[in-house]
Amino acid sequence: HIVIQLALIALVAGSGTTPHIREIFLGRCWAYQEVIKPQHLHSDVKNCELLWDMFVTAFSNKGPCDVTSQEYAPFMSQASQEIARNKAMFWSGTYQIAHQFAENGKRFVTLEDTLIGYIVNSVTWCGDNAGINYMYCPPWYECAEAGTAFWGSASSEFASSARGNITIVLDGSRDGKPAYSKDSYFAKFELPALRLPDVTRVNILLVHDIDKPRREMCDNGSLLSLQDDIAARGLKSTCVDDPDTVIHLMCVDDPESRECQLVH
Ligand code: AVW
Repeated sequence: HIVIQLALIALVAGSGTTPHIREIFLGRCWAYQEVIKPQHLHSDVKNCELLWDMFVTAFSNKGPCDVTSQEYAPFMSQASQEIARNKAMFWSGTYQIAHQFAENGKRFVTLEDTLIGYIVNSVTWCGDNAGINYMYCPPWYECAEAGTAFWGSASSEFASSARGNITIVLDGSRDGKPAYSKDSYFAKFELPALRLPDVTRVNILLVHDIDKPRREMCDNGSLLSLQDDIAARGLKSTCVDDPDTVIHLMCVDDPESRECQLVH
């Protein structure tokens, strides 16, 4: 009965550890270093087998919610890289446009362009008493600390590697959440981990969805508390509403919209 119940839960939720996770991890890890070789990231060559051992040791053979960020610390420090000056890009509520703009690390470097983010992007994993659970992993909000153990550490590690000016892309049309939310990864793990005086300025790009209401602008709402929090950390900031560069990119998919009509 328990087996059938678990199978049903897995079917409904559809979310055990991603099958072939070891092969995906190792394949991505070697491909990143030997084929992709992103230009704005630097480190010595990492042994992917060693990284896999450190990663799997952190979460396997224990309950899915029994993992803390400390257990991922050896993996994070072993996999960490240097990010070229002025290239680090953060995002909140803007996954798609930020990654389009970053262009796989060519224009900017997001967490998902670093070795750590690249290896496990869109992969699910969790442990159980027998090792790895391929049937069912609870959603992140059902585990208190374990829910953010990996991506929280990865975000802090990423932010602590940023140098020079950093860029954050936010959504001023976000429904149900402010553009800058105090419980975002950016607010909780990234802003506090920026290293001063190596980081000098935060450039905020506030993007509004085409054809959606402009709920917040650089000079109101949560953008003011972001600029306060940045100043309180001893950093300068700039904020631009709908920079042309980003709008032009969005207009590729929406050329007929009002925002995309060029004035000659
Ligand atoms: P987001 P964030 N545990 O777009 O600043 C696991 O709001 O938060 O931006 N997943 C979660 C949690 C949680 N506690 N909260 C939200 N999510 C999911 C790393 C949510 O469903 C990068 F470097 C959404 O798909 C960015 O600068 C995703 O996490 C920054 O942190 C992102 O939430 C993005 O995180």
